[in-house]
Amino acid sequence: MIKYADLIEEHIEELAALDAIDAGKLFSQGKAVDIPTVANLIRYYAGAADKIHGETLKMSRELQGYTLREPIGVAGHIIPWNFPSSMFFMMSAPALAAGCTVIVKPAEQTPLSALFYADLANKAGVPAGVLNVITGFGPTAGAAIASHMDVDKVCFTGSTEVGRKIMQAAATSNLKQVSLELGGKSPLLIFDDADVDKAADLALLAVLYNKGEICVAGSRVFVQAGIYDEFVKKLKEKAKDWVVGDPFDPRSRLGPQVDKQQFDKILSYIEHGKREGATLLTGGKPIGKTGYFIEPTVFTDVKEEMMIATDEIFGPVMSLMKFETIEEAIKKANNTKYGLAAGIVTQNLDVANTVSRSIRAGTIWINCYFGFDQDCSYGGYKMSGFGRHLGLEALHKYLQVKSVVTPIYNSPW
Ligand code: TXE
Repeated sequence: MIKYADLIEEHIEELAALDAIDAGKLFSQGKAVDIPTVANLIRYYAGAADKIHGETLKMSRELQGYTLREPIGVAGHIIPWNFPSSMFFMMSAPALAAGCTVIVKPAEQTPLSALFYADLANKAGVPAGVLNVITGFGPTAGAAIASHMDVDKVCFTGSTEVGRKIMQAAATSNLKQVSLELGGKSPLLIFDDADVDKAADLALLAVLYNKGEICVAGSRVFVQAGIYDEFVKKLKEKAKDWVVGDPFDPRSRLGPQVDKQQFDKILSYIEHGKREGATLLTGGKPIGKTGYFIEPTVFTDVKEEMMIATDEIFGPVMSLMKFETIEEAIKKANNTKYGLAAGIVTQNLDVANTVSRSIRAGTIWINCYFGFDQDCSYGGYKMSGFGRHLGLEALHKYLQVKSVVTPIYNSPW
């Protein structure tokens, strides 16, 4: 695995370029963040591979008991297009470290880096058949993995709708274990004591990073009444700094949306927002005639029941809302079927502690956003799914416990 990580690092430029071509992701970000992070993630799990052990048990009778942690078997990974490299290894690195064999089905929009990773696995000496990549469409190749009798676990990241299908297929085939990481509509709560300038930067980052195509995007922003007007002013000014353009141009901060389907979906939500009576503070239009570029978009006067406040748009669209009290902020933040992440901006420790324990979401970022780390697991509450990526939690997803019991005094059991 360490050799594999080294080889990936030797090919950072090619891999970042493949993800830029396939998904419209920024080449500079791929080179500086996605691909190096992937190499380090493989090393992290490689380091965990020889520290997998069971426990000696304190049995209540004259028995000796211990547990073994064994690989779950064949793991099927159905991955999305928004982070083709990160998703590949957030699933495959812990699976390999646990001793599983893996079948990856990349999204149909983004197969190129996955094929490159398969080739590098061969070069690194990963035995044939251990890490397999099958390209194809969801209803055929993906469904075959979910319903296969010899696949022991399926790990899926994608839409809630397909997540349901995966669970159904697992239930009606061999009851394989399932973990799902699905959509989100994560809240970012900004309290009166925040530095407004920094908070506006953070709010834009939270929704515009990777052109909003990120499951944990902070797409619902709640701002306390005392700083609301100033915040809106800053947001409008700062949105201009988010240059949309060619993902290979170092000046671009957002590339194009992944495909026409995603582009049309986002624009139709923008139209809905306008029709439902939200105010378009900035953006709202496609850019140019070729490519799927969309202006960074901010809606104010958003009501909780509007579609732009309830549905995952998966694009550069922020829904801004106002609140007065901490109780109101918590209630509004939790008013969603999803529960992937949340952000809190405040200097008040009591507020930070109270809110972080009251929000039903798998990750809470205080005075930051996207505070990802290889050692820090993340995943969903509620309809954002279950099972965790990253950290040792993800390793344990690929292990199962076997109990071994033997009499101590050769007693006649
Ligand atoms: O997802 P799909 P789509 C959300 C986001 C986006 C929406 C639709 O809101 O706008 O989903 O995106 C495979 N059996 N997310 O249509 O279809 C498919 O081939 C087995 C959030 O692209 O769920 C691909 O590999 N597999 C998300 C993967 O599922 C099937 C990331 C995801 O595609 C299948 C992506 C089937 N019947 C989209 N049908 C996140 N949580 O980060 C499709 N697939």
